[in-house]
This record gives sequence, C-alpha cells and structure tokens, in this order.
Amino acid sequence: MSNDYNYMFKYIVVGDTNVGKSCLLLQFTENKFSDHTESTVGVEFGYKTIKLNDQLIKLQIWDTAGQDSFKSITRSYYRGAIGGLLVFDFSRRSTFEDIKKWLKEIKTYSCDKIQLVLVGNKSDLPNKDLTIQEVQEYAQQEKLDFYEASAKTGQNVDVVFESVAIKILRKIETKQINLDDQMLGIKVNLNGKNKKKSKLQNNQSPYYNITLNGKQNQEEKNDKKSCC
Ligand SMILES: Nc1nc2c(ncn2[C@@H]2O[C@H](COP(=O)(O)OP(=O)(O)OP(=O)(O)O)[C@@H](O)[C@H]2O)c(=O)[nH]1
Ligand SMILES: [Mg+2]
Repeated sequence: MSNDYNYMFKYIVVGDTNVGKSCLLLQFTENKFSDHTESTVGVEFGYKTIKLNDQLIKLQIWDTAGQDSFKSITRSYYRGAIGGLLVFDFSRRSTFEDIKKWLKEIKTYSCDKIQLVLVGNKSDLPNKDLTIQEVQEYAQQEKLDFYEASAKTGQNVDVVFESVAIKILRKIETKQINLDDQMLGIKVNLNGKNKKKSKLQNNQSPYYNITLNGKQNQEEKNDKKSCC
C-alpha cells in the first residue's frame, strides 16, 4: 500500500442490491463501467488518492453488499468509517424508499462524525418514477447533500466521492474532528510514515478486516470496539 498521502479516509458505500454501488466504485477508481456485474459478496474495497487544498487524501472505499443476507457482515464495516455514500437507483422508487432504512442502519452502527452523501445513481436511464423535488426535500430534512449520478456515463461520480472528503477535511482543519481517535476512520501520514500504525495491531484496525465469500472472519468477530 503506497504511503504517499497526508490523510487516509475510510468510506463505506451502502444501498439496496443492484443500485450500482460497485459500478460507482469502479468508475471512480478505474474510469470503467460494466453492464454485467456480479452481486457483491460481503464487502469489497478500492482505493483512490485525490488532491484537495494541497493535501493528498487517500480514500479507502468499502463497497458493501446490498443483499439482506449480508447485513450482519456489512454492518461491522460501518464502524470506523468517516465517510459514506447512501446510494439508490433513480429509476427504481423502492430503492429510494429503502434509503430511510439504510440511514437508520448507519446511524445505529457507525460513528456520529460520519459524513454522508445521498446519491441517486443511474441518472442516464429514462422513466424515472421519482422526482428530484421529492428527493431534495428528503435530503434537506436529513441534512444530506444530494447528487444525481451515473456510473455509466461518469456524471458526478468524482464529485460525489470528493464532496465527502472536502467536508471531512474542513472538519479536521476546524478541529471538529479529533485525530487522536483511532477508530474514526482517518489515518494521518507524517513524512511517509503512518502515525497511528505502530499503535494498532492489524486485527484491531478498521482497515484490515476483510470478509471473503460472505463469511465473517475471526478478527472481526473478536473486534467489539466501538468507534468514537
Ligand atoms: N444504466 C445504468 N446502469 C448501471 C449504472 N450503475 C450500475 N448499473 C448496472 O446496474 C447493475 C448492478 O450494478 P452493481 O454495481 O453491481 O450494483 P450493486 O449496488 O453493487 O449491487 P450489490 O453488489 O448486489 O449490492 C449492473 O448491471 C450495472 O451494469 C448506471 O449508472 N447506469
Ligand atoms: Mg456490488
């Protein structure tokens, strides 16, 4: 893993199955889109480093499975995330209605400092059975930023991921976020050396838990720490 960054932020991406979470990640990290994707099993992750205000920010993005059967596994990844994307499919109303459920999950299982953005994906598709006004009203009510996006055309994909990082960075700069909190989903890198790494065992860190084939690994089961 390259150490060429000032901060690393951990993100989670949540939402119903098939809304395009994995495609958003693929478009953001590799500028690619696929019409045929496999449903995510457990959790997958990707990285991308962006530059904001002369700071290099490495985003570590955990893409969670939307299927209900993986809920208990994916929940364990919410803890320790400082950024999150709540994704629905703009052409399927039910996926927007389920956002309330996803937001409740995040509020229950993640850190209260988490910065969220609401993403209406598949904006390239016609016949939307939802109006922008109603989504915007909901977003305002929940104090969420909202973007229409398309993993297919790339519309707003970078903006969505970057907007969350901008808010986190602002909170760091204004000291609303305490960087000494190791479970916060932020790593600080000084002169190429990771400030926190020596204090953490790999199996305690929110960065090293990986779920393969839908099975929760032992490290995660043992890791009962709460964030913040
Ligand atoms: N037209 C269009 N299709 C998209 C877009 N994003 C994703 N898709 C398609 O939607 C389907 C599901 O995409 P995924 O990214 O696998 O969905 P997911 O949310 O990761 O699903 P789970 O892993 O099961 O939770 C695939 O067939 C994609 O090609 C988009 O912006 N526009
Ligand atoms: Mg997926």
